[in-house]
Amino acid sequence: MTVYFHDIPEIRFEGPETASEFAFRHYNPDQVFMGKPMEEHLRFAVAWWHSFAWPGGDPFGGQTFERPWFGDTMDLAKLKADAAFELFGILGQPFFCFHDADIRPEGASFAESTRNLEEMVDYIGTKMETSGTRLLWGTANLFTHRRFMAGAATNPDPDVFAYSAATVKTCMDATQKLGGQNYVLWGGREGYETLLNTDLKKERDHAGRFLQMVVEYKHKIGFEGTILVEPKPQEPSKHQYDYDVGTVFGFLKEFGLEGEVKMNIEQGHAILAGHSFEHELALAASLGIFGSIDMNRNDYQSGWDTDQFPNSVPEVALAYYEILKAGGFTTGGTNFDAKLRRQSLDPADLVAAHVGAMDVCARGLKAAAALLEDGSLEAARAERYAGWESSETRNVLFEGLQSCFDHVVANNTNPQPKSGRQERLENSLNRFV
Ligand code: XUL
Ligand code: CO
Repeated sequence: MTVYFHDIPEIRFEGPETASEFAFRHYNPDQVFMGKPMEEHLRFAVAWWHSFAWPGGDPFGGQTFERPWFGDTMDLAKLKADAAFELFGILGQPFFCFHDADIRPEGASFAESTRNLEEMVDYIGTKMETSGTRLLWGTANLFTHRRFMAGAATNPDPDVFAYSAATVKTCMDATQKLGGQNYVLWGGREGYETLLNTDLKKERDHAGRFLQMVVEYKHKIGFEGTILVEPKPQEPSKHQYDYDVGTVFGFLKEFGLEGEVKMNIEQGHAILAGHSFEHELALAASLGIFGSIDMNRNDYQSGWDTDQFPNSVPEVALAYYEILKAGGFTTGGTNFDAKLRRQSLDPADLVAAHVGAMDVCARGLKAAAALLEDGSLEAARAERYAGWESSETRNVLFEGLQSCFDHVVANNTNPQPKSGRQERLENSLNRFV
């Protein structure tokens, strides 16, 4: 019996021809290709914060949504959880994700906040048992409350560092208790507004030690999931220490964490950093730190982190192409870190947004798989680098500048430019999307 979404049916796969708004046209969880069912390729998760906690504000206007569970009591937090599991039952997606602040009311003290969290974890745990929905990842909200306005791990006040570390401990405990497959750290306010008041070196050192402490605690409690960092270049802080995948990799190396921590890569954050989503995915895969994705879509004009639901099959296809090439998800998945537009007031909007996004991802995944199986892109790439296949060539060229000089002179080398064939490769791609 559903209450909040009362007249919306469970969503089933009906195929591309269906006219129904509440059916999947492309997401067919059981359809097997490339060795596993579509559900296991995509590993969809619903984000608690955008779908249930976000009030519909923007910088110029406040709340537009009127959800019956809005408010700061435990009863309302449970009502919110009931509605969340109603949506999970309708969508049938295998996972969800949450921050502590999404699922529990803030208490008057740290101890009360922790008690609230623990009670909600038990409540949600019981619901997970009956519904079968699993936890992709948990995380701590170390950015909304005013105590975090100057950062969490990077706050100049050691009391805030301690409060943040204690909060992460409770959230890792909660994630482990609920069988979470990953634990995420997005450094919301780990950055700064002005160098006039900032000791950049100290702040980065503190952030590095904080992350080491997270990894140490993971081993101490035997948490088997993956620790993921989610890069973002700015917004909220002007200068974020976790700007993009390349920056975070350097940070992990500096603090000896590159074998311990992987990346949760978000489409909108990649765009804000001036990259494409697929660039960030390919880079992480090449560095051996690809973990999971936050799937959404940034508006290309506004320059904000608009967190829209994905709607472009060609873009999504390129992302899944990189993910499939990287061997697919292990503990990671596709978390819809996406929110409705603030005028989309109805429960049906929330369901339809996810249904459409799941279909877009399914189409993108299928296109990516077909492109990979077709092999033309990979063959063209291999051909472009074929000159490096010979170990003899590599040995001579990597020996040193003198060896390269001798090689060029001895062979009278005169390199001839070759076409990069971009348009032809784009045409190959367009056969599949
Ligand atoms: C913010 C963002 C967060 C993280 C989790 O831009 O993406 O929701 O995914 O804290
Ligand atoms: Co995110």
